[in-house]
Amino acid sequence: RNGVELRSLGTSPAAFKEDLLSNLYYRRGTTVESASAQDAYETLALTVRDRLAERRARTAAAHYAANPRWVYYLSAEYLLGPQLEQNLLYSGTAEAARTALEACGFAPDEIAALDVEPGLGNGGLGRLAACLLDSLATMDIPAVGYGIRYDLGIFKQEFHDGRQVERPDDWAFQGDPWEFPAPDDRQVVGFYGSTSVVGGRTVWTPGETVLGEPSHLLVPGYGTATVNIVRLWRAQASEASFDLTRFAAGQYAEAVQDAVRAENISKVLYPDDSTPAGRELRLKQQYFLVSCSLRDIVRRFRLRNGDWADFASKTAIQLNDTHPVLAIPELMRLLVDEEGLDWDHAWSLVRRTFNYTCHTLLPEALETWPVDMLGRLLPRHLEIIYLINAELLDEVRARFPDDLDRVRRMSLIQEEPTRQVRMANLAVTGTTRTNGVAALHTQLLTSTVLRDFHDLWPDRFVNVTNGVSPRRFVRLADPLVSALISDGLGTDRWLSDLSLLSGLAPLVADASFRSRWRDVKRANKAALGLGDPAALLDVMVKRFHEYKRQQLKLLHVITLYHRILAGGYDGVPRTVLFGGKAAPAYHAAKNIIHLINAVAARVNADPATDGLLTVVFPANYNITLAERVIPAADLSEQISMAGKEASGTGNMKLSLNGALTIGTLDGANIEIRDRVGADNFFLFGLNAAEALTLRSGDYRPRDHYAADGELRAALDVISAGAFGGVGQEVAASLLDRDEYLTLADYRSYVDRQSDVDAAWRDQERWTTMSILNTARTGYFSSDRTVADYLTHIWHASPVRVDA
Ligand code: 26Q
Repeated sequence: RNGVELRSLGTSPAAFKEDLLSNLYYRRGTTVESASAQDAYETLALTVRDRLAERRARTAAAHYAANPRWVYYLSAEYLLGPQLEQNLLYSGTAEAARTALEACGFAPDEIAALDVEPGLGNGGLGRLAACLLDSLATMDIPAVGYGIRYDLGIFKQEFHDGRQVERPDDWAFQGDPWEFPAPDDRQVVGFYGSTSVVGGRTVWTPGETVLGEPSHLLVPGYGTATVNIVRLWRAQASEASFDLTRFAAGQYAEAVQDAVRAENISKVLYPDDSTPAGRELRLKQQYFLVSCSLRDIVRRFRLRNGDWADFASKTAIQLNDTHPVLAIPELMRLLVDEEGLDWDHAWSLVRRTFNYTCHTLLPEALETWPVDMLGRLLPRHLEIIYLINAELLDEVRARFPDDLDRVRRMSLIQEEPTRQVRMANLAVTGTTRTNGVAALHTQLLTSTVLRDFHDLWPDRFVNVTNGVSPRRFVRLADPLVSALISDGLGTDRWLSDLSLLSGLAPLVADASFRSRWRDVKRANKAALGLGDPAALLDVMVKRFHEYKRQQLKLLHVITLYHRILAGGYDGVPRTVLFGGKAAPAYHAAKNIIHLINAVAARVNADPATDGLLTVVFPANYNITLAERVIPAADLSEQISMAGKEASGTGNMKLSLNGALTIGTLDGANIEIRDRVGADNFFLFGLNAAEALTLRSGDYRPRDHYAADGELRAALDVISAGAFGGVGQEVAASLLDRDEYLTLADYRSYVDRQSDVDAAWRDQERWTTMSILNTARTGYFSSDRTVADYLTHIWHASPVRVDA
């Protein structure tokens, strides 16, 4: 332990209360009598945090002594979720805290409600990063997550007259009690300027510098003493950027303009996960993250090591999509220009250090940057990219002589219509492994968007199917079902070995277990408070995107409505719940949101639907809301056009919590269905190969419209403006283009929903299917995902921290 002894903080109610009061007096500077709810909340957070900080200190000492291979996760996004409930659970102080708060006269639930989630991500990719960090800590792997501490996280969604309105998310307005600032580890980041050669070495002289100041959050492991960190960088202007002369002359705005420009770098998370924003500020953000993080990684390497030759064996850096791929030329620059290594040695270290995870299949989502812009902002990096490209293209020409087209396709530089740097090509070229995030995704990656690279380097590609944290998405989200599972299995060890859930399968034969399972689901629906808890809760929660096809779900809702109006409705009572945000500039997705709200208003206001159909759309779907919706769901909608959703992770969360899936053969749906069994999954629609064939032929959505009366009726009311003018645009897009084959899959989807009704009518059968979903999806733990990364990619080992 480095000779340092720590006082162990007690976890009994008495010890907790003593520290709570001491923190209230000495750190918050107030008293029980005058404390506000916010004072109580901040004090509670500090008291919980201290218990983890102590473990953190022991973890750091153990890691330092072991000098292991570290895993560094570089991600532009982290959707960590609320910290209080997690840290109470992981520190084992939930009960003590409640007792202590009550003894001091505070209302625990009112205080817990003040915990604000750091919304530093858009959706799946950001939440995956958080789940992987959770699992890395739980599995005792020395790891650090690096990201950006955006002042404004993912926007808050409001609905005004049914339309999405975005509000800034000033998540740290009250301060963030979970954060440890580390100003001594700040870094200087350069931008612009020029390069020159001095004594045979290239020197980059930046034209502008910005400071990166880190702070970290604790990432505790569950059931272990390991506490890792996620380190987030915030841009800060250097002192010199305040212009005192101008200030003195009364030019207040001008005096701070350079400082404002610098600090804008970490001002806002780009809420765009559909198309590259293509703006310079985003490129600056990416380099800012990369530059600060690599310098920090190098600093940490040097604490324990003296020889660059050991760098790759001590360092595994995972690139979360292409957003941090500038790390490849940046590490080359550090090693060659600053450290004086020869190019080939540096390249070998770089390639052995980095690995790359791809999260998309949409060609339009593959990032590129204009050569002009990149060369202006990062002149040396562009030179290095050209040098890497020259070697790549030599290798391509040697392997495929006279295949000029292949050379053109694989080049790191796209020439037409404008010159752009292709970040995915750079990522594959500069790493040991590239992975897709579900079996189908990896297969499609290697046969479509990255096919040429797969031809050249087949061994570089591996699949690592995504997973989710059972602590966050079962234990914290659903304490009731967690208790029932532990009771059924006779242990709570499933929380760190999710394969144990298979032990629930025999319990489907136990009528009393089934009835308790049903009661829990019912109680979760009642707690959610949206719709009748007796109705089937049909849930579609995810970002809004045309490929995900919320519009298909909406056509189904309208069809059900029409059937109800026609009389003699024989469907089961349903509550349809939508949740999710659309990128602010994504017009078509915002139209779909608007239309859903208009349909919901109409359906809910019509007495004919009473007791049969309700449509709810709570605004601002985020982790906090996900933790209430997922445990209540009966049916999980995973209805993307096959071949478009890389993996999905909401599908896993819902199935693990006992929701049945209606879905296409897309992403990880395929693997979920393989495990739960075809009988316990409602499959519909075209598969990826069929969708591709249909798309590449002359697909005519109007033929489906003409052939199907119910579809025609649904589209007709939309186009006729029954739900407002927005409907016309949505309907026209479906009838004229239907890029994602919504109309082609409509009949199959609607018919399959009738099978859902039939299954629901037999509640014993439904419950059996529900339990089997939970029992058979233990594979989708992010612990298994991390184990796969360790075996196939990271080759790092656990370091145990004494409890
Ligand atoms: C790009 C350029 C400019 C601004 C923003 C972006 C941007 C931001 C976020 C591009 C992509 C994203 C996020 C993508 C994402 O969340 N992908 C999802 O990743 C999940 C985890 O692997 C998968 O389960 C989903 O299938 C995939 O859609």
